[in-house]
Amino acid sequence: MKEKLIQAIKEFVMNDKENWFNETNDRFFDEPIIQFASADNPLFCDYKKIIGSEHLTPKEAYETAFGKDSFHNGTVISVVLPINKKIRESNRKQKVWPSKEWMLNRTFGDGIIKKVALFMESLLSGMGYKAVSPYMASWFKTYRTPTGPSSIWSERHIAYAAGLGTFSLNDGFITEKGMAIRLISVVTSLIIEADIIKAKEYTENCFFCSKNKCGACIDRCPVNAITKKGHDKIKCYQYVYGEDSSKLAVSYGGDAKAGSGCGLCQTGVPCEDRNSMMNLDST
Ligand code: B12
Ligand code: SF4
Ligand code: SF4
Repeated sequence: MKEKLIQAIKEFVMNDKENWFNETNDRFFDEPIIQFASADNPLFCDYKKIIGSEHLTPKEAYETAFGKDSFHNGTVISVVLPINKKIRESNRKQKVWPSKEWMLNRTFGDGIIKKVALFMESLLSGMGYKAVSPYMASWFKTYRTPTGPSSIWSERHIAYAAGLGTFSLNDGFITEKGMAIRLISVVTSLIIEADIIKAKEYTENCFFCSKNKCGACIDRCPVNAITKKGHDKIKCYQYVYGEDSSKLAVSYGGDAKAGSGCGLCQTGVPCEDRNSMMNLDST
C-alpha cells in the first residue's frame, strides 16, 4: 500500500502537464520524496508549544474538514517537491532579487502543488479513505506573531515529523534533496506505517547548527536577515512580500500577491540540492 501510494504520487508529479515551465522548457519540480507520519505522533501536540496553540494537530485539521468526532486515527503524508535544476541555477547567479525563473515559479509553480494536494485527496478517497490538505483548505491561515508570520499548519514541521529532514540556521528545511524545495501534505484516515525521524537534533542537517561551520546563507541574504543567531522573519517577510517584490513579479508576468519570493539563501549554498552534512562531511 505504502509503495503503491508513493509510486502513484511520483508518477502524477512527473507526468502532469501543469508541472511544465515553458520558460525553461523543463519541469517546475523534479521527482518528489514522500514520507509518512502517524497522526498520533506526540510531536504534533508538542507543536502547540513550539509553534503556538493555533497550530492544528492532524485530528483537529481532519475534524475541521469533516466534522466533530470524525477522526479516530490515521496518517499525515508529506511530500517534498525539489525545485528543478534550471530554476535553481538561474537563482544562484542572483545577488539582490531572485531570477525571473524563481519568481515565476512562485506564481505558476503553485498550480502543480495545488494539484498534487487534490490528487492525493482523490486517490485516497477512491480507496475509501477521506483526506484533506490543510494548506490548500479555505480555512488555512497565517497570522502575525511578534517574531514574524506563522501559520496553523506548518509544512516544515509536518515534514520533520515524517522524517524528511531538519530545520537550519536560516529556518529553511533541509532534505536529502536539499533546501530548494516546496512542501505539501495531507491528513488521511488511512493508517500506514510511519517513517522514522533519524535526526537527533531538529537542526541536524545544517552544517552550521551541527558543526559551527559553513554559514554560506548569511552572505547570500540581500537584506541581512540571517546572522549567526538565526533568521529575522520580519526583515525577510518585508523583502519577500514588500511593494518592490510585488512590482517586480508583475513586471515579469507574475502575480502581485505571490510576489517575487527570494530564496537566495536556498540557492548557491552547499545545502541547495542535498543534505549539507553529507556534502561537507566528505570534504
Ligand atoms: C509564513 C511563511 C513564511 C514567512 C515566515 C517563515 C518562517 N520561518 O516561518 C516568510 C515570509 C519570512 C517566508 C519566507 C520564505 N518562504 Co515561506 N512560508 C510561510 C508559510 C506560509 C508558513 C510557515 C509557518 O507556519 N511557520 C511556523 C514557524 C513557527 O516556523 P519557524 O519559525 O520556521 O520554526 C522554527 C521553530 O519552530 C523552531 N523550533 C524550535 N524548537 C523546535 C523543536 C522541534 C522538534 C522542531 C521540529 C522545530 C523547532 O524551528 C524553526 C526554525 O528555527 C509556509 C507554508 C506552510 N504552510 O508551512 C511557507 C514556507 C515555509 N515557505 C517556503 C519558502 C520556499 C519561502 C521562501 C524561500 C520564499 C520564496 N518562495 O522564495 C522564503 C525563505 C525564508 C527562509 N529562510 O526560510 C517553503 C519552505 C521551503 C524550505 N526549504 O524550507 C514553505 C514550506 C512553502 C511551501 N509550501 O513549500 N515564509
Ligand atoms: S548554507 Fe550552510 S549554514 Fe546555511 S542553512 Fe545551509 S548548511 Fe546551514
Ligand atoms: S528568502 Fe531572501 S530575504 Fe529571506 S532570508 Fe532568504 S535570502 Fe534573506
